[in-house]
Amino acid sequence: MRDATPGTVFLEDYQAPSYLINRTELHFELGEEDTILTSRLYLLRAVPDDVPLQLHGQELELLQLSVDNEPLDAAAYQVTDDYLLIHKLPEQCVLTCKTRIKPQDNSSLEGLYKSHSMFCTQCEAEGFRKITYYLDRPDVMSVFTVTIDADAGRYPVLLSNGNLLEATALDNNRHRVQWHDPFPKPSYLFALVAGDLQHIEDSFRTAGGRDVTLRIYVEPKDIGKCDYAMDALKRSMRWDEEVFGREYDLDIFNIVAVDDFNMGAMENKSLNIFNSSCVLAHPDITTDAGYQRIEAIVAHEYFHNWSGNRVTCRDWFQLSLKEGFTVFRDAEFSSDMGSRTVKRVEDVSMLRSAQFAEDAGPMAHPVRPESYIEINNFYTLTVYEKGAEVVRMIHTLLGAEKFRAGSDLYFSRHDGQAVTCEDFLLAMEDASGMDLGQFRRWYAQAGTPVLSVADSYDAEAQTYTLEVSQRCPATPGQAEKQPFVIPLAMGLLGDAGNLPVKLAGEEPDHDTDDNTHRVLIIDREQQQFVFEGVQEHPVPSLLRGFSAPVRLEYNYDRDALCQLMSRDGDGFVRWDSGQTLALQVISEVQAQLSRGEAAAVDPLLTGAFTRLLEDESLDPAMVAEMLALPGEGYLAEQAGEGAADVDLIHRARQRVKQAIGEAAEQVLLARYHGLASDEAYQPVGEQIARRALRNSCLDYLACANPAHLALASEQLASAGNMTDRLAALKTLAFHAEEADWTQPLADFYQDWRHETLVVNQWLQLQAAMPDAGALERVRGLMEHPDFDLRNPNKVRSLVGGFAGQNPVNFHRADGAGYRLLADVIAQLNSINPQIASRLLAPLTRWRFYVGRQELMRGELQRLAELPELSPDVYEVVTKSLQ
Ligand code: 0A1
Ligand code: ZN
Repeated sequence: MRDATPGTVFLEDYQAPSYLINRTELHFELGEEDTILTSRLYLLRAVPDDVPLQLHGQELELLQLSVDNEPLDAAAYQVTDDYLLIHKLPEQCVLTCKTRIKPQDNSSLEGLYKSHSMFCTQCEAEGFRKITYYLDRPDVMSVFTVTIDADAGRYPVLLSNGNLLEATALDNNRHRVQWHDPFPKPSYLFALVAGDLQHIEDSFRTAGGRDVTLRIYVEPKDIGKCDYAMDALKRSMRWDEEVFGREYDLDIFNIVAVDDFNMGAMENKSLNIFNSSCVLAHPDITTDAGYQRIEAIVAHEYFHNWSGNRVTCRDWFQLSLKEGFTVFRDAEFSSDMGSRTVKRVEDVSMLRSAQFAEDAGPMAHPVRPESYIEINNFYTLTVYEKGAEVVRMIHTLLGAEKFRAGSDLYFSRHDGQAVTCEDFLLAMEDASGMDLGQFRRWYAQAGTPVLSVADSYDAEAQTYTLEVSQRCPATPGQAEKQPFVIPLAMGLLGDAGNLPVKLAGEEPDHDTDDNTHRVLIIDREQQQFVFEGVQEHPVPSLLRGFSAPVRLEYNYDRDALCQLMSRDGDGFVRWDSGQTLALQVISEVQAQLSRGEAAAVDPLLTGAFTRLLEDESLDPAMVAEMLALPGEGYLAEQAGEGAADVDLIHRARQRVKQAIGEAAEQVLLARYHGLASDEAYQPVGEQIARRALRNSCLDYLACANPAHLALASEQLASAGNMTDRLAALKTLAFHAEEADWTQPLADFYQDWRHETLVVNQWLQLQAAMPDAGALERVRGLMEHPDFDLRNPNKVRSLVGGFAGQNPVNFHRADGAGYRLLADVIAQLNSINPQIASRLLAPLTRWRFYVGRQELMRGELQRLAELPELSPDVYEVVTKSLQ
């Protein structure tokens, strides 16, 4: 931990490296007390002047240093907390450096550390500097050869990137392996794993005829949980060939699962390391959502082999270059594997509830940030998810074919290079002939634009006019914004379906087979679009497919929303109209409750939801999505700064749920029973859809009448899979006043205590329960033998679950929820700064909550005053208090 105030890094200060490292040879001697690493760096000065070499390094003990095999004089170098500075190096030389590290004591899970008895690494973004002195920046790419010595009994499996060169036995029951990766790579893609692991093996023949050995390594307890990820990997490999023309480039591809991991997974070249929660699956322990997540993350990491590894980032400001593009790629893959509309709805709900909040908060930053204190704080929804939306808009503007040409050009032009978002845009422009000049503002301007639409209809002239304007709220450091380029996909709905859309003065477009859909380009503050030949007053269907990451303002009346919901040609708009209708009704109920009146839930909403349930021709997955009311976090965010009343939001939303349950009770019962099945469990679309709708029916039934909780108890007893079991348990636990939930929760723990991933779900469920005892229960569970502050998955489940998914208890009026979170963050600040900083997110939203602002700020202030704040926590806390 550094005690000086952490400094800020600026994009505009970027300078190319003064030295290159053509080859990197690493020799690890892994031990129980410490690890000795000898590195040989083949250096080449890249600038004419004799500048000193400044290598990054943190928490390293330097044992020996020599240049071209001559030990260096102490006067020739300096060591600081963050650097090793070496003066007067020849233009070309080999630097040998011997260091000692203590992976056993590394609780930050960055660099080389131990997870159970296994050694593993996490180097992105700047973890390699905790392994050895190096130019730990993504634009320094080197060919790595790695030698690992370790005890043969404890660590029979020794892995690194690339191909295995040799394996030999050494004295004292030790052994040695050597790996060589022919592809030059930055240090953040280096990986090493050593442990007593088992693996499953499969193979894949690439389109070009290369046979690739695929392996998934796990601790022996998990060997039965690898098959699904292996299948997902093969599907990803095939899809990337077919859709993006990308083939795998080595003879081996390994995945390793570890229980202690800060993020979801990491795309190290040919040696992906996964958080076990994102790769291990078995029907007994994994929910449908879990399976879908695993498939998406396996694909995401695999796709990085091209979008990230073969072509990487010049500096960390360009992070979205690899992350935004790869999230777009994995979303397209998931859409092709399942339902495109359902995938889109899931992604948009997440974006709107979480990324929009980030954009409206103190940490708001552009997709390509301009400065940071700690880069780990910028692995954000903005860089990942909004970044993917920006790539999606390019896809919309160019069309699928030209987008693919742009992608091909980008990969061929920059293969083996470390490049910028600008290079990506240039390739897209060069391949398509499209000018993306103004579009670039999406990379530079933070905040969520607001698109405001008004309309008028002239019956006589049969014209329909849309007046569209855009604005974007100020964000930290950016008071004024220039207009964005916003693709607005739209249609018009008439009595008998979607109408043709033809702009006045425009020739009909014979190239398109669908004349009821088009994309308007909004690129000024204010624009008008006149449609002609419109024979009736239409309802506008706007932002189809969520064609841009904006907030849409249009004054829909409820009848229009019901029409769109039931009849529009765009699945996303059908869902979104239901959400808007629900939002309006929940707000109305909030107003009634705050005036002390009885709630009167608009029958238009209950009727529309009932009809959805009655229509068995609809996709059950889509019906389940449409029945899901906007979440409490999203409702708070929609209320605006200083206006969110958590308790009122919770009561109003529950009241609306109850009204829907009561109105639709009969059809809910019929569908609940009708959707039951005794088929063997499989994580396939049709079954997942059925379970999703059935469990949503159960949820509504329990809200309508506590007598239906008996159904949940029966389901819990008879469920043959984790999706149905957890849904039933949640239904009981979320009705704590009416249901017996303590015994079922205790029984569940007894049944599953041997499965860590299930225990984590059990912790999370209890953290999210809205009953009044939640906070004390969470404090109690922090003392449970299965809780461990050093394990990020446990912390995320219990503490993250409480702060992020239990609004009424986290925002308790006495401030005890905030105190609990800040207490944990204070402890984690020294144990694992990355996790500490991520947990801060709910406190950064303090401006939104009426009556809570001082309490929330108070906890941030308390954290700000702690001695030895990590840069991670320091940055979020200080920016939140500004
Ligand atoms: N590149 C990985 C995510 C990742 C980022 C940082 C990490 O440690 C600080 C770990 C993983 C991905 O996008 O999957
Ligand atoms: Zn990624």
